[in-house]
Formats: sequence, structure tokens, C-alpha cells
Amino acid sequence: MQIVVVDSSQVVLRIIASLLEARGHTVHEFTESDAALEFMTHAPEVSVLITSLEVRPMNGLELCWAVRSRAEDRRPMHIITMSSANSVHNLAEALDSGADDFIEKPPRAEELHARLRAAERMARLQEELIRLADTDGLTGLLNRRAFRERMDAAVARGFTLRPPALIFVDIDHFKRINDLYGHDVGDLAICAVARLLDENGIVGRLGGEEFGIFLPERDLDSAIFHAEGLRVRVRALRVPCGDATVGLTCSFGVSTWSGEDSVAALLKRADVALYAAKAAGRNRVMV
Ligand code: GH3
Ligand code: MG
Ligand code: MG
Ligand code: MG
Repeated sequence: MQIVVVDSSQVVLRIIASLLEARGHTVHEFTESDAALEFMTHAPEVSVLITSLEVRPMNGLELCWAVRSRAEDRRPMHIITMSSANSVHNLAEALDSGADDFIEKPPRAEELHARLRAAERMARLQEELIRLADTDGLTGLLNRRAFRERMDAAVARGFTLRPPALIFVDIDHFKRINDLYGHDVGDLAICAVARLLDENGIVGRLGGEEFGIFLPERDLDSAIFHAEGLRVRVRALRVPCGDATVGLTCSFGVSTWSGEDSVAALLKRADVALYAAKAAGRNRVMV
């Protein structure tokens, strides 16, 4: 694991770091809490923070609060606080400040390793829960909520060269596929389309047979070209159905970011464009 250790003493830091490194962990040592916080903001691979309560300029409790209050950040961070004055008061205050665990300083090697093994179990469980919460069970794509979150995050980061584009995709006359060939074949059709779409950009399943593709850095012509390529490839798909195969088509609605836009407006325009593609006869791309 990647572990950040914060203690005002270089000697203590070295002792803890060598214990951890001996077990294969990568350790980042800091004597000051603000430098540790700054480092963690840009180091998503860090999953454990071990901090002494007696550090500066923020004390260990304030550092816990600061790490826990990073709103945009859902990655699990296991926080172990350390204090030489191992009082019940310190322990309760540390846990109330967002710490997961508390150890006496200097930590005994076996105790430290056992607590890190517990941290590793928690981190794995938490990662799995986040994955499940973000994933559509049938296709493995992002679900509607996670798709929206990724769009919001990408927009919040800002654009460098070009603004983003959005493509809505909806399988045409899907009810007929279900009615004629059964839901199992319907599910296969949804999965086949999902696999084809899941090649670039941020792709989500927004509803039954509806998908969204968020393409960062795409101008309108390029987004339309992309959607057109997908339309042709969907039309060529064959979904197995007993001894035969079933074909299908999709309609596409494209929108691009303009000026002082919002994610909600981008979604709305893609939806309107998709509706227009349906009304115009389906199996087509509309803006
Ligand atoms: P249109 O061309 O206008 O999009 O017509 P459509 O029949 O595709 O549209 P509609 O939205 O009316 O029908 C979608 C159907 O998708 C209805 C629903 O029963 C079915 N559906 C939703 N989720 C699933 C799923 O997970 N599996 C299967 N097999 N069918 C689903
Ligand atoms: Mg519909
Ligand atoms: Mg449909
Ligand atoms: Mg639909």
C-alpha cells in the first residue's frame, strides 16, 4: 500500500517507515501536516494516513478533518492516529475527528502490521462497494448516477483544447425485440450495444435500452462523425437467437457544450436531439 506518515520527529518517521517498508509498503514521510495534505491531494494512490496528533501547523485532529472534508473525493482513506500520551480522551477525540484507528507511539511492529492488515481488508471492501454502487449490473457500464457524476467531475476540471460533447443512444423499437424474441434476447441486444459503445469516452447505461457517451474535447463535427460510425456498427451487429440471429438499429442525439453551458442543459439538448431522430424515422444521428 501507499502510506503517508506524519510526525514532527525525523527519527520517529524513519523508525515507522522502515517497519512499513520491510513489509513492502511505499512510505511518504512528512514532518509537517500541511505538506502531507497537499501531497495527498495529488496522490490518489495513497490509501493510508498515519499521523501523530502532535504535528504542525495543523494538529493531527485537524489533519483528519481536512482529509475527511475533501468533498469531491470518494476514494477510501484509512487514517491511523498516534499519540505518546495514550489517554482515552485522545483516542475518543481522534475517532470523532474522522480517524479509523489509534495507536500508541512509538508503535510496536506486530501491532502496526496487524492494524494495517485490518485497514487493507476495509479498503478492499470499500472499493468493491464503490464499484458495485457505480456499475450497471447487466452491462458493466456506469449506471445513470455514476455517469452523471463523471460528467460533473469532468466539467468541473475544465476544458483545455475543446469543450465536451454528449451522445444519447437508444435502441430502436426495442419493445418489438423483447416481444418477438423474448427478454433474454433483449438483454443480449443491450449487452451487445453496450460493448460496442464502451470503447471511448465515459459511457453509461441511463435506462433500459438507453445509453450516454460523454466525449471530452470534441467539437460538433467530430462528435457527429463518431456517432455516425457507431450507428453503422450497431446496424451490422447480429444478436444470437436460437439458431438464427437478430439485427437492430439505434437512434442518436448529439449535443455539444456552448459558452456558459451546464451539464443539465447538455443532457436536455441531447435528449431533444434523440427524440428528433426517433420522430424523423430512427436509425439516424441528429443534433
Ligand atoms: P423507440 O424506438 O421509440 O425507442 O421504441 P422502444 O420500443 O425501443 O422504446 P420504449 O422505451 O417504449 O421501450 C423500451 C423497452 O425496454 C421497454 C422495457 O420493457 C424494455 N426494457 C427495459 N429494461 C430492459 C432490460 O434490462 N432488459 C430487457 N430485455 N428489456 C428492457
Ligand atoms: Mg422510448
Ligand atoms: Mg428504444
Ligand atoms: Mg428508451
